[in-house]
Amino acid sequence: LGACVNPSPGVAARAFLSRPHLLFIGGRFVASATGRTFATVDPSTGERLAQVAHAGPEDVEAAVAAARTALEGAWGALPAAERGRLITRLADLVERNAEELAELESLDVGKPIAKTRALDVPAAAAQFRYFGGWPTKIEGETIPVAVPDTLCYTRKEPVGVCAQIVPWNFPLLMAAWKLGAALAAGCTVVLKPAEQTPLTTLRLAELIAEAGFPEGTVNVLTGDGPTGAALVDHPGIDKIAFTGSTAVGREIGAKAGARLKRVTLELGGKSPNIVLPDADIEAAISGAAEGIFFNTGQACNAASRLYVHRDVFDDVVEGVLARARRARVGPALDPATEYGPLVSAEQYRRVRGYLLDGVSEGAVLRAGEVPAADPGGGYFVRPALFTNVTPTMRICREEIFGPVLVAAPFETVDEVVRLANDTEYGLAAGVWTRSLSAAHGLAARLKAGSVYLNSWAPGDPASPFGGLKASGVGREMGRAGLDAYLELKTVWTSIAP
Ligand code: TXE
Repeated sequence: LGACVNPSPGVAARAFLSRPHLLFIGGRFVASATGRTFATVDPSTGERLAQVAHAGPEDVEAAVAAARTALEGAWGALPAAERGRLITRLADLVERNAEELAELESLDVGKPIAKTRALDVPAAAAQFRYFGGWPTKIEGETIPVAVPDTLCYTRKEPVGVCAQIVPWNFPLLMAAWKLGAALAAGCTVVLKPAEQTPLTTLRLAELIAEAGFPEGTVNVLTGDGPTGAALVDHPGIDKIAFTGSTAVGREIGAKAGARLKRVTLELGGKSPNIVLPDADIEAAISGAAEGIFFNTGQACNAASRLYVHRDVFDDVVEGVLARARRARVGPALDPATEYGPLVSAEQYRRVRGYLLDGVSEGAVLRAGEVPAADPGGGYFVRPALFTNVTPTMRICREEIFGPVLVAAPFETVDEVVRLANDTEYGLAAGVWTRSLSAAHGLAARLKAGSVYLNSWAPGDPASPFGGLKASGVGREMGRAGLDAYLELKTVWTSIAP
């Protein structure tokens, strides 16, 4: 696509961009202790959007201390109903500022404005609205113990001060997933957005201040990997919640294990999407294409491996090819854009590397192309489809995190179960069929945290999400997501007369 012009955002987003972008610590917006900043870039053009404060160890120290003070002070003392009211007010504020948030997210991530308006921002508000209902329903139990004259009951208490480290593919939504559950549980938070995409999290920090949360309840540190690592290493952190690469997830898991910190990890995937011969073929084609090309392939649960029964393989592949070829790839703020650029020059190089690799390993590139070495403006990669792949190829095994689909035929259900489960990951899997027994039979046999039957990746704040194997530890959203921020305490009381 080459260099392109991204349409201008509205007045509110422009006003935000022209303000300083500072750290949010103890309820105040402050420069980093060192005064260091970094640039965030518009991936549609490669141009600088804003300069943002870079948090170092001193800022981590201050933010963790502020979160501790809030936990032991004003936030910790709030009645549950009041906690719920504040979270709900935050949902209202996200909705009231939806257009500005959608534009900022589109600018910073390169997501099509049609999607940020329809999906990212409403889904973030829905998270806060859902979790706003939880605080008054967090109940312990009385336990019918055999010990005479004894009352035994459980209390659910907040884990404490949480470090939340968020990636760049759904910055606002991932912040909402993590914050909603932590705040509902009564925890306090130091949140670190990804260095590529800090803007909507900083706008959210302003809305958190406006909602009236006690100072220090939520702190936002913008910065890079070392900022995240300093947070993970801090002894004042009780729990770490991370979404990002499997490599960093392993490192954080190891550190958490050594220090016995609570940890949840939401990591990569290489999710299989299976089409049986009796499927609704048009629906399967749409699901296969949108499953991988949505968000330009930058989704942890992208449907990146397509397995199609040999009888319908050519039909399904032709259908996906047609969609890939007519996909409208363009700048994020153009309302006609279906698929935006990749988030960064680094991601562009990574995805380009996989495309080169696929071709050199002998796979056939049926749609898309290997983009130029120099993106020359925006980081655009067209939807791509490889056939003639073998299971050992890197493009079949590794998470590409770009709009690159590999498609292979199969003959029997046992064969496709083996192929689908032959991965270190276990985040999601899909099945397209009209047979109830085939669908639910496969749902039980596929090793994945979520299985989508005749759909790909619907979601809801009430339904848990997370991975098996190298895709992670723990669940987010729903009751399971809330429980990840709660400790269970058992209280024994003698009631002997
Ligand atoms: O991720 P990182 P990157 C995958 C995807 C992508 C690859 C690399 O395959 O191509 O990861 O992306 C912070 N301690 N996913 O390099 O580095 C970092 O600042 C603590 C899948 O961007 O994991 C950012 O906030 N924190 C994924 C966050 O971790 C550290 C989404 C993610 O960055 C850190 C993103 C450290 N040592 C990438 N190093 C998904 N599951 O959806 C970095 N960070």
